[in-house]
Amino acid sequence: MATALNVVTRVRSVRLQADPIPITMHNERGFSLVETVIALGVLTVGLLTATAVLSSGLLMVSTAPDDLTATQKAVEAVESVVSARDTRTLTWAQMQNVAGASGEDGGVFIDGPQQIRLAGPDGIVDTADDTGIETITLPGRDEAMGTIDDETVRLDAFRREIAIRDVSANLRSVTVTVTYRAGRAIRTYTLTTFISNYS
Ligand SMILES: [Ca+2]
Ligand SMILES: [Ca+2]
Repeated sequence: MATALNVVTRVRSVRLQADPIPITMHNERGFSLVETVIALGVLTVGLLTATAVLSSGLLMVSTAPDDLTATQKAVEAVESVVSARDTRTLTWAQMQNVAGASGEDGGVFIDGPQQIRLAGPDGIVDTADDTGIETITLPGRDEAMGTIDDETVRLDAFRREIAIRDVSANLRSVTVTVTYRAGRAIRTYTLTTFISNYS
């Protein structure tokens, strides 16, 4: 009798162990409030990161034309200096800053950051005879030039500095720095070249 009862108990306990209900109940208990809050937190951080990346990417895209303009205006200034040397428009003595390193270098290039102006009668930028602020034409929304939505922009937001310094008697460094505002940041593009007295 006692043995029979033991067997029955054992069988019932085996059945209980094999019963899948407790496991199923564990799986279906759902998310606790704490888990939900943590999951939302992780999701929020992820979204904020994605937004930050996206907006900085958009800033890059929107300032890309300015980057191009800065590069172009720096290159133009270097070409202007080199061309003045090649055509003998300026003497070697004139091919310096007005003040420069000594404070009285006696050249024609205005010291310090200047607004980007048209070259004027001498055809050389950043000299005393420069005229109006330069403008550039952008392609507008359709991204094609020569269509009705093209826009002309004055380069008011740009500054350019030409710094010419002696390296030796017949060699000078020409550093052109263009600065401009990109959103809240100020960006700088610098181009350095060397020019000799002999073309
Ligand atoms: Ca000029
Ligand atoms: Ca257009």
